[in-house]
Amino acid sequence: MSKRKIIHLDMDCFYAAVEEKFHPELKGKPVGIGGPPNTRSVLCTANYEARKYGVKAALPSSQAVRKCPHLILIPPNFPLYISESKKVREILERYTTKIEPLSLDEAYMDVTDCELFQGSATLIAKDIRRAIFEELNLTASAGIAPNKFLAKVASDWKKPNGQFAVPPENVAEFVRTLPVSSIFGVGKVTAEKLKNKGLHTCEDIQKLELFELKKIFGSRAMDFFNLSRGIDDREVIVEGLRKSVSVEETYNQDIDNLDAILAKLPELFEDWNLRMDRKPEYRERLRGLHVKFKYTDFTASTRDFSTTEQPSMAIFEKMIREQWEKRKTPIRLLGIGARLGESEQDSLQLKLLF
Ligand code: DCP
Ligand code: MG
Repeated sequence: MSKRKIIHLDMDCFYAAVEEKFHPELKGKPVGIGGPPNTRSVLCTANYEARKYGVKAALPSSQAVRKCPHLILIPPNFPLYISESKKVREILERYTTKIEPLSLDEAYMDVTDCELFQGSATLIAKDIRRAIFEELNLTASAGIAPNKFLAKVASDWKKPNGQFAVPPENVAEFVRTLPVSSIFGVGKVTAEKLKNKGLHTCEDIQKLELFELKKIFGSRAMDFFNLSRGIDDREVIVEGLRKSVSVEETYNQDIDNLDAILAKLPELFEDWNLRMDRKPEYRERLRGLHVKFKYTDFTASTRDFSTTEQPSMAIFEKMIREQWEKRKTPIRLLGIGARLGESEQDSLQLKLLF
């Protein structure tokens, strides 16, 4: 494997920072981005002043104002965040064309071939952050590492307005104490499952043989084998327009009844939600949902449902029940997913997010 130099850049409390930029009177005050507290709205994010009170993304607005009564709640202005995000992108393009945005406020960059600053990725990241601050009056944090996994973890290390580098020679030491929850795809359900097995850090995972990992992680065993050692060969890819976001799992044993199928849903739903959260545009472009069964004779059948509503697990549960009624025979694979529309602009009325 050739040595790569990857930067993961992540804007600090992005939506809130953009609001502060355009409304300087907010500076120094606790700010949350979200709908009013008398609705079921949850916060998109909060600035660092508000975080001191335990106010953070995904917290219902009603609870946020209880934790911090003088919180200033601002409804999200996505067109503004998109336009600021484009300006950040233009700055990044001065350094490399190998940019993979993950959301409006995050991107991977492969700067292996960038010759600025004698090729020092640390200095390149510093300069990117300087330019963003000077030109856009926004701060960003960065992680610098030989791969995407470590760069993303590292960008959180010195947040806000800082950066952290994991040079190749420090990788082994860096991953040793890293919690398993840092590995992508490990959500709350999986983390809990691992905790119950006494697996807390990447070092704990490293101690397992591949066959043991297979028992726990199934088809993802090799990923966990590598990631727990700080190995990640994924390239930075400039992605085309995605048509769907789906997850599916083939089970070691066929599942022959509806209850057992439904019992598989929470883990799948969590995994799918994590993928949907990789880019806010996925939720904006949501046009339909599907569930997929593959039967023991390897024939597959999907059920599709058109909607722009943000799905709860209950919708998938209903779809699974309907799908089961069709054949009532054992399945070997269960999948759930979303169909995405072509254009971002036509669904920017973000009623969907509330
Ligand atoms: N976001 C959201 N809902 C979430 C998490 C995030 O709508 N549950 C949006 C709002 C954030 C943006 O995505 O501003 C970026 O997400 P981050 O997790 O990077 O959070 P911030 O940039 O707000 O804060 P940080 O400084 O921790 O990066
Ligand atoms: Mg951020």
